[in-house]
Amino acid sequence: MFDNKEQFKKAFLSKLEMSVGKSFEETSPQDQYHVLGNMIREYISTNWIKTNQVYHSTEAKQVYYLSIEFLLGRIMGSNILNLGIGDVVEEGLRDLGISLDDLESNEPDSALGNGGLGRLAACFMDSLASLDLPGHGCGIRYKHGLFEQKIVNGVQVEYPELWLQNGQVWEVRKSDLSVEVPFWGKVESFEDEQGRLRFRHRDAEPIMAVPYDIPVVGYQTETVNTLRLWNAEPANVPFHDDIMRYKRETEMVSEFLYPDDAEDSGKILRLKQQYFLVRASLNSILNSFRKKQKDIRELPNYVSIHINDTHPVLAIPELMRILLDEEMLPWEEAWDITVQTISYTNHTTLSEALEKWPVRLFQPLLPRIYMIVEEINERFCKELWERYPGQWQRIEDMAIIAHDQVKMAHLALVGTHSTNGVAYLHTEILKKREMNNFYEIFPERFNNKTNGITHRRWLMKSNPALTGLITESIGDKWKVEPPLLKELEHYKDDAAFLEQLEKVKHENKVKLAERIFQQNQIKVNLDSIFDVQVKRLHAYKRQLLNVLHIMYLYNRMKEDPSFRPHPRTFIFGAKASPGYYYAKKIIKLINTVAEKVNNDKTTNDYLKVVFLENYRVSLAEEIFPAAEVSEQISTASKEASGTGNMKFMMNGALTIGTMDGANVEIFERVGKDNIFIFGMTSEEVMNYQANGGYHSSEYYMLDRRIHEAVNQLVNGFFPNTNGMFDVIYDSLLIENDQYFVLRDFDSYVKTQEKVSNAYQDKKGWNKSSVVNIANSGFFSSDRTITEYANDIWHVKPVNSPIIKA
Ligand code: F58
Repeated sequence: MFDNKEQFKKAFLSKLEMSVGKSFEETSPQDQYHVLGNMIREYISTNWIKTNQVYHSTEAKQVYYLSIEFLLGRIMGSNILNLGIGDVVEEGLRDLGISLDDLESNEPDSALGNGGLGRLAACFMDSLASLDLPGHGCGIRYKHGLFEQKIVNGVQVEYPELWLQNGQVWEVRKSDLSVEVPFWGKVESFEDEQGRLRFRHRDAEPIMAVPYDIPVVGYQTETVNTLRLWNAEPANVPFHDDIMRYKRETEMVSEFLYPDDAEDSGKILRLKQQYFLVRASLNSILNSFRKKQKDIRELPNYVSIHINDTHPVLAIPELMRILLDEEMLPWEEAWDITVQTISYTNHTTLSEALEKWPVRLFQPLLPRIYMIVEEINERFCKELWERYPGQWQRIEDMAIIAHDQVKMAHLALVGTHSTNGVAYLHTEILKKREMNNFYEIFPERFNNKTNGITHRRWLMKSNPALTGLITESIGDKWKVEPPLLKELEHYKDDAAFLEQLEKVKHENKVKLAERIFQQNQIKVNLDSIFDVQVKRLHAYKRQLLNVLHIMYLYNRMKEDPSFRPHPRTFIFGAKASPGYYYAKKIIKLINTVAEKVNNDKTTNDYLKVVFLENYRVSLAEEIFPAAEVSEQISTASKEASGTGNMKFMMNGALTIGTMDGANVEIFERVGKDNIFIFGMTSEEVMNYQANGGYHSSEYYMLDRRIHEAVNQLVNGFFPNTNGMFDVIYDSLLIENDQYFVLRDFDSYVKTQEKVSNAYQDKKGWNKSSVVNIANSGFFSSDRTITEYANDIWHVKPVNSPIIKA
């Protein structure tokens, strides 16, 4: 039905009529989207079934990627691209007077993730399928994904997200594969007929995990992998007094992405989600493995289980439970198999972000799992004791259970054969600092896998104009081998090419400007530099540094009419966690500054500030292609990797950034002339943290620019904001500016001046832009996934069943 335009139109019209019972003229864009979506899913299904058949029958090892988040965004466009049916669909629809872009915009984002970690999981799914690797995603089908953000009077207001409201065309419910997940109850020991000590879980309250499968289509291949999302539903339990409570509590498990865990009730729910994901996924993994009729001791040769951060770390005690209680293996053997099967990625160096669960909540909720964790802990502490006799402090620091807390990262480090960081610097920090104790014992387990992004979504799909220009110049092999983008460097002195590149950027800026006008009613200058910071709002990411710089520019322009820098449009997009008070104040501050500078006629030809509400994957796809400056300004050592930085680079923006996360590797690839680096190094930051010596008040007292801007937060400079920004002021001066915003301010301002100067030489700028694009191939997630496959999982491509198109 997608072979040619005429066939497609015929099929589309007839399906439209059959499924919605309206004449073509009466159908809505929603109807049309659903029909097209269903057609594509049907089209995929032959290869999906075949891929699954191959996976069931093959001897090849398979990998299961367990993640509490998958931030997919819209699915249709990516499927159309990967299937190679874009031209037929677009032209066919055009004949019917429908724009494919408009139709796609009817799809809600699948926003089952918070930010980088969840988006990485989505990019990995795309790469696994595109590389013909037998990779399965396992996650949770949250009824409500990440909240929708509205900005009301400059303040973030959260609304529930409703991606399932109009039905989901991509998922398939498989109730026959449901799994029971037990909570609460108690563990009883008993002796079996052979006199062995056995355990059983009694009086548990079970809930059902029902899988919904989403096909993951590879690019130009017949491989269609599966993302299995589990939905929580009441099990078939006897009707009892509290059935309403039971139903409510059960459904809550897959109701919301990451509920606020400030209260115990939230914590229990979160831990429930984690075990729910793990229990259901491992059950289904082991079912598939058992069908192969291999000895259970062979599990690590056939199955690799990857845990994305510590959220699915209960996979370790759960696999132990299966091996001990169901397969009846001795502890040592079960432990060996578990460690060899599971691998772990760490995504943060922030110690406050490492998960810990109070024993008083963990033990009653998961009694058998807790017993196993206790045993793992005891055995590990015994080993430590033998290795470090008398070193109580060290053993206490490394224990899995200490001070009535279960430390999930310690469990992950001890119970897996591989721990990886997500950028070179991050991995080094884990090895040398944060996890140095563990590195000493298990040096061979630590490795780096620098993050990547799928160039299919983030370049080919979102920036067709640039994709076209690249392909005209170097052919299209780069689409399947992104490092070939390097060939673009031959064009860095080609005046005609640079002109074309500038034109592409300009067209993308025009489109973004339209979006800005439509959302914010702000008219932006198309010749201004589009300077963008889009990411989650967090103190360490230092959106505040960006804002203070804008305030300084404004102040200086007001003071000195001869100071008029190259016009800039500062664009922000960021969601703050609903309970993160400080982050919400920063959002209010950005909007307050925007209000002030955008309405000042004496300066607003030079300075505009735009906060785009509800930053999400589909909006990101409009922003990256239009960006010229990429703000990657975290406090060095704090950003594990960043992946937005890679998306900007691939779309030709130049980075202003600290030597943090993957910025370091971008710097190494593009060279110092094609990136703007500023600020303290991670060594300097960590030295301050270890030895003290930083006094933010000195910077406040000695630097007029800082003094003025910081005072403006509290002195009535912004009308009607009495007391509103005290918390920001205090963070800088009373709490001694933990993230060194004032310390890096001068360096940032000077480097921003370099950015402005560099932009004056448009040819030189465009040349740098080419160097960035040309070197971005390394950051394709195809490279990252190939490294995981070779070094950690030991999985190989499985040839697709039918001959490649
Ligand atoms: C991010 N972590 C890192 N965590 O901050 C970023 O540097 C890195 O590039 C990215 O992972 C991918 O490796 C991140 O996104 C979360 O969103 C947590 C999810 C669970 C709740 C707390 C936040």
